[in-house]
Amino acid sequence: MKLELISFKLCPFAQRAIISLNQQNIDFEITYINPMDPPDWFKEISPTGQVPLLKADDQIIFESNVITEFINDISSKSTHPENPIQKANNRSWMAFSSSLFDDLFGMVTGDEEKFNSSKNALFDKLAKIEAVKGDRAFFNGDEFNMIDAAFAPVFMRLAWINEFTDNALSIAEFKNLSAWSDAVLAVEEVKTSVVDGLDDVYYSNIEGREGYLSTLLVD
Ligand SMILES: N[C@@H](CCC(=O)N[C@@H](CS)C(=O)NCC(=O)O)C(=O)O
Repeated sequence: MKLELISFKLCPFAQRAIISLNQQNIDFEITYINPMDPPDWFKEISPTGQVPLLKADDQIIFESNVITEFINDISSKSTHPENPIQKANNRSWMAFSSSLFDDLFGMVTGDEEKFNSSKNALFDKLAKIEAVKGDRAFFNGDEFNMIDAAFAPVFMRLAWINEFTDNALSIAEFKNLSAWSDAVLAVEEVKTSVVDGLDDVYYSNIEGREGYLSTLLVD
């Protein structure tokens, strides 16, 4: 099967798919577009106008969590827990994790009021995750699973923002979550899931948005 991922370099949702493809050692091609100025061929094949899309031969698969499920389905080793309740629980928290990106977007683009309301919303959600996380390295234990890939882009962006500012979004108060973030960000497939220098692009993006967060940048 020929796989082509249609992506955008800064897209956290596409990053989930790249991590899963790399973790499963699956060959794929990647085509980058700018979803803010998409080419006509993309508009024709994308039902939502959003990336990522995974083209599997001639079929279009969209929605990042569906794409990672598909990658799992065509792989010999599952990155989900076997137990149906635990698997459903992982899927619930994967869906929950997607809303964290809305809060991050609000913080990167908003004025001070929007930054603070988005930060409060994000930290309320992080507290809920902390309450269920437990103290194992990854969400389900010692193995990096699909749910860890779903959260990885959030942890990467929080780490970047903390590095660029005086820890404006420190998650140190959440002990289990902090340790989980460290473990996830140390995984090779996570480290190699973004192009070199993407942290600088993210920095420039924050600067260019001229929101409240840009006033907190320290270098
Ligand atoms: N729920 C979607 C969200 C994808 C998404 O928001 N992609 C952004 C880029 S990171 C996009 O394509 N934005 C352009 C738009 O919404 O028109 C998923 O999980 O795949």
